[in-house]
Amino acid sequence: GNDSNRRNPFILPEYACQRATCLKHYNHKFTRALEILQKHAELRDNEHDSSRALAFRRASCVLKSLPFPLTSMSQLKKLTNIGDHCKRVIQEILEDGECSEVTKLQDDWFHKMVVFTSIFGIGSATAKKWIEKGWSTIKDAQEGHISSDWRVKWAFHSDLNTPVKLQEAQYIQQIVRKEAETILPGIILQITGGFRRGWEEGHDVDILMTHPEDGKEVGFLARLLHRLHNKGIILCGNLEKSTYSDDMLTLDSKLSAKGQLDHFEKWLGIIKIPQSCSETPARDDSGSLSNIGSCDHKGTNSVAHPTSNTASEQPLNYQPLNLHESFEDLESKAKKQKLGTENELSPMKLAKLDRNWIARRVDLIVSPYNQYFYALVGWTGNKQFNRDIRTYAQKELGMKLSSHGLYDLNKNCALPARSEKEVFENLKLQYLEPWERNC
Ligand code: TTP
Ligand code: MN
Ligand code: MN
Ligand code: MN
Repeated sequence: GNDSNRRNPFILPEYACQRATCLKHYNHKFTRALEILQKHAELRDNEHDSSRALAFRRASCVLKSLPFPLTSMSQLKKLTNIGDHCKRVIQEILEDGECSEVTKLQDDWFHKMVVFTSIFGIGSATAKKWIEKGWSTIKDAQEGHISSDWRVKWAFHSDLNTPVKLQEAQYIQQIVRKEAETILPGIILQITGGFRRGWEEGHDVDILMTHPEDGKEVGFLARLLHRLHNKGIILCGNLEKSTYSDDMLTLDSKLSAKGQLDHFEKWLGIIKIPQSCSETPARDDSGSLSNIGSCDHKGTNSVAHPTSNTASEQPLNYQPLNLHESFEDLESKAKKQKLGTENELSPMKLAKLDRNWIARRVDLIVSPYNQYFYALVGWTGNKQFNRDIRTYAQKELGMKLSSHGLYDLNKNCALPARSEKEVFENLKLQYLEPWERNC
């Protein structure tokens, strides 16, 4: 009870990587408020706002680790990372059930910023400009941006803002696995990101890949994308070459605690999957998957895909530009359904078109095997866990941690890892399961 807590205040380790932080915890009403403060600071994005945002997040993260519901301020005495501002917020919630500052923050501006930054590729700077123009809804932005590039974006906007379900993630993994294993037997595929941390929904699907034989992964991703493209499931995306070199383990400041960037070869893109795959359970045999590419070809067949299926034909530069083709397919479908001529078609009409597929964001990342388990920790996240464990490594051990490895700055040597558990051992940390990294 309260008295025993007062006599014997609860102590948590300082770093989140030294304690479990799970999805479900006892203090949502406080963490929700603190994360609105965080979000608001991020959206404002002025000087000092990013450090304020992180301070709110760290405080929230401490409360997520508490093994009991907070009932009095005295319970906070021995907890680190909760500053005066956060204490005022927590106290007000304890006394009144809500915090007036947090309520006031959620004004028109905040809601507009949340709506605009929910658009794929729109950050706070653009969102602010739109608000200055007097825009306040998605519709305003759609009417203001009608170029063909934008029309394509709008057509997939509502899909991309519908959360990806776990079943869809598993379905996408199966498709990718089938093609990947054909090209490169022995390939290792792992869903990372939020789904690996126990979430049942996410904003995208993150798949990390490697091969135990050194060098086998070179050139693999372009071949994989070529095959996925031939199946007709790629809408658009961008293939980034690996920019890694060994000196980055020690030198690159982008790989520091603050930065989330890494240098792996990766593809960030949008694919289409049948809408039905979130309704029917994912199947393990791959027979049912072979027709996925033709899932929207019942009506028109204007999406042209190369029919060549030979894995030996690998383009050096993979540039999938059939987003527009898919869009044209939508438009011709719209004409058939007598929704209007091309110029009259609103993005909203296009988005609501009767089609049996849905667009999904996918990240494909390829790591060399000797960096794989560090990549796995990095791409499992979450972002706050990465920040925390990298700061811990630097400040407590004098080591530099990134998704590429761990480097001991005192002994001047890299510390390899052959499992995720060894990553934690190298960092002198108790192992945390992925679902205990929801900071
Ligand atoms: P995200 O997919 O951005 O986030 P998430 O999977 O945790 O949540 P969501 O459901 O919104 O998708 O990134 C996955 C993890 O990968 C994230 O925890 C941090 C890490 N990451 C990197 O290491 N480098 C990167 O460039 C990005 C974008 C993410
Ligand atoms: Mn993700
Ligand atoms: Mn996200
Ligand atoms: Mn991602």
